[in-house]
This record gives sequence, structure tokens and C-alpha cells, in this order.
Amino acid sequence: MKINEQVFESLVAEFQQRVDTALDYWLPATSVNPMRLHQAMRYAVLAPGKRVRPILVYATAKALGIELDKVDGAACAVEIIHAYSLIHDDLPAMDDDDLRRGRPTCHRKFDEATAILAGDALQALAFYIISHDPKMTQRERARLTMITNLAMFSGSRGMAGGQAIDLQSVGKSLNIAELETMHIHKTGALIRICIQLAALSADKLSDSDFTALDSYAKCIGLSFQVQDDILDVTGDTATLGKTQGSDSARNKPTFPSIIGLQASQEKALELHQQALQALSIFAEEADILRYISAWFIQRTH
Ligand code: GRG
Repeated sequence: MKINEQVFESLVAEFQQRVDTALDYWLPATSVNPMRLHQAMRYAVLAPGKRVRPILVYATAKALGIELDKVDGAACAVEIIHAYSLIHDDLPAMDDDDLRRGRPTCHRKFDEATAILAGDALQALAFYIISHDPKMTQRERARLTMITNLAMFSGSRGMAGGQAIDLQSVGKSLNIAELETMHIHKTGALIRICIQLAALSADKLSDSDFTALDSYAKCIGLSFQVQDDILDVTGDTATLGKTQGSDSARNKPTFPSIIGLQASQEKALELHQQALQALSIFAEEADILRYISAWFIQRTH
């Protein structure tokens, strides 16, 4: 498919709608007991986020010619893991935030215990979907690899580990390599797994294609975070849907605080160029991924 700005935007909208429908299907209804827990789970997941991670799953599937039906489960699983991480990240014991996706955070809307449980239950639900979804017709071996990799990338050697490093780093001066290590785990790992889950859904994919996609994923995983740090300085609370300046207010190390705003913008551009380079073995079928990389460093929220 030939991609231009307009086609890209309509594909993004299509993917957002598609995953919202699938999420609605998998999330327990609010009429089912325990109702308050299910309300909290749906409140957090279905809140208006960008759905970046499902978009990456679908875009990679499109680039590889995989039917989108086959990756709905993976798209839901990564968004649900992401939603759980946001709920827990916002808790008083972590970032203690009042605003998320333009709404009160889950523990503010409900209560702390319900928010903790909603995060716990969402994490379990993500693995239930990947192990159970009948539309994921890939070989059982591939499904097992997906579960293994999602566990690795979201656990203590991935996202949760990155969060632990983040919490230890408040008020400390990190160098740029230490900051990158933190973000490669905290944000990058979940972005990387999105592309892996889609790639693992392909009937056949060469090792070199898988490695190229993984290299691309590593670059955009970091550029996404660099841009997030830039927006913490240059964005506004209404557009961001979360409190602007919260990182610097908490004395958290960020790319702009370590290397300055301009060098951070150059870093984001450099990562975008490396992402494009990683895709050079693909022809125009990977254009959608090229557009996503550009979007990551141009986004305003
Ligand atoms: C609590 C185990 C655990 C992990 C938390 C991802 C994370 C780790 C915390 C989120 C804190 C944060 C603001 C990180 C910066 C980058 C990031 C992941 C932003 C939020 O993701 P978006 O921009 O949000 O995709 P939406 O709301 O659009 O889905």
C-alpha cells in the first residue's frame, strides 16, 4: 500500500478504533462481579490514550502482510500491560499523580486498593488473552515464545526493572548512558515487544528481517522517551493530558536536564534516522513504520 500523510492518519484512526473494539470485548463487563474492580479496569484501559503500542502491532502486521485478525490479541495484551503500568506508576507510592489521559488517575477516581488490584488483574488478563485468543492461529511454539518474551520485556528485566531504576534515580545525577539504560527498560522494552509479537505472528520471517525490525524497535523505543522528556519541558498540561513539568518538579533526570533541549532534539532526530536505516532492507511495505518513527519525534502529546 502506498502511504502518504493522509493515508497514514486514516490507518492510525482505523487501528485505534480496531483495538478499542477488541479491548471492549476482552475486558470484563462492569455488571460482572466484582463490579468496582471491573469498572476500574475499564476506566483505565478505555480512557483516551494514543494507543501507540497497538498501532505498532498492527503497523508491523501490515508491513509483513499478516491479517490484522491474527494480531488483535497481541495488540490488546500490550495495551493492557501498558494501562496496568500507568495505573501503578500513578500511585502515591510511585509518582503520586492526579491526572492521566486528561482524567483523574485510577486511584483518585476509585481508591488506592482498587487501583492496585486493577493493575494486578490487567497484567493477568494480558497473558490470558495471548494464551487463549482463538484468532491467534500461529503455531503453538510461536505463541509460547510470545508469552515468554512478553513476560521478559514487561518484568524485572524489562519495564518493571526500568521503573525500579527510575525510582532509585530520583534526586541523583545520572549520566546519559545510565539514563538511556533506564529508558531502554522502562519504556523501550514494551515498545520493542509490540514489534516482536507482530513479527512472531508471521507464518514465515527470516532471521535478518526479524533482526532489522528489532533494531528499528530499539531506536523508536528510545526516541519515544526522548520526545516524552522534551514534551515535559515544552508541552502544556491540557495537550499532554498529564501534568506538564512533573519530571523536573520531582527532580527526575531527563534528556533535557542532562544534555539540554537542543541536544535532546538532535538525539531524537538521530534515533529516527537510525530507525530508517534499520528498515533499509524493506521496500515500501515498511513505509507505515517509517511514518510511525517520524510521528514519534514530532508528536505534541
Ligand atoms: C509500574 C511496573 C510499572 C511500570 C511503569 C511505563 C511506565 C513504567 C511508567 C509510565 C510513566 C511515564 C510517563 C513514562 C514515560 C513514557 C511513557 C510510557 C508515557 C506514557 O505512554 P503514552 O504516551 O500514553 O503512550 P497514552 O496515555 O497515550 O497511552
